[in-house]
Amino acid sequence: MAIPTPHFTLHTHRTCPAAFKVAHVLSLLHLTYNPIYFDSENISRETKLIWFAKLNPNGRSPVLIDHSQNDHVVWESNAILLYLVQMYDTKNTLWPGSIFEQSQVNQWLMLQASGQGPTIGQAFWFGYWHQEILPSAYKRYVNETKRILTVLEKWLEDKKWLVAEKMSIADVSFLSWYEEAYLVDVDLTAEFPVVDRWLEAMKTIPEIVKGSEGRDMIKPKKLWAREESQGGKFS
Ligand SMILES: N[C@@H](CCC(=O)N[C@@H](CS)C(=O)NCC(=O)O)C(=O)O
Repeated sequence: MAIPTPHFTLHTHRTCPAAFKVAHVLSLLHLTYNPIYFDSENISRETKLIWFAKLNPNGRSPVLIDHSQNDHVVWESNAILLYLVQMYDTKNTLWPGSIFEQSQVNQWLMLQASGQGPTIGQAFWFGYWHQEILPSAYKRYVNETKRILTVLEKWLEDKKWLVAEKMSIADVSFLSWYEEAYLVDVDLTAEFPVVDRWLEAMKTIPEIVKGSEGRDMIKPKKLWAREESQGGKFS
């Protein structure tokens, strides 16, 4: 069957780490895609959410549409990574052939989706967006972020990659969120040098660099810094 070009549509935000891991894997597998960025659209958040829920009942970015498979829609970034490797990674470049190694990739994907992403996401929320200033909640999620980083730091001490001495979607799934670690006061180079080395090895791969195109890295002011500049009144 002829493969349409671009092969996929990726619905995303320019600031969404969960979507850039999908872009990384598409790029690593040399699959073509058209990114559609919400933040360039001139519509309200409410309108956007209603429209987006038609694609993803959970209303979140990213969503991938496979035009060669009757516009098959997949959401949840790690489910998208699994779809891509199971469907298109026929040479097992990012997905091992052994079911035992696949189970190891899956366990890291689950830790990423249930631990790493949500924890950094919550730290970010309590640092930048919550309606009250709650430093204890911020600290709780920063500490949990560091706990998971400590797990990875130990695991990778004598290994280059998470599973079977080869880069897989498990490794790639952690990269884009850790590229934002600076937002939650984690200095990877100083505090987690092993993790830092692992991430740097991925960041220099040309396909990863290409997959990061279009990304906006933001650095807003923390809630408490904004309060200070408003003379102590944060609303
Ligand atoms: N577990 C989800 C997380 C998705 C998620 O939280 N996406 C964020 C952006 S990275 C989002 O869409 N937030 C809602 C919004 O910005 O409207 C995944 O990995 O796909």
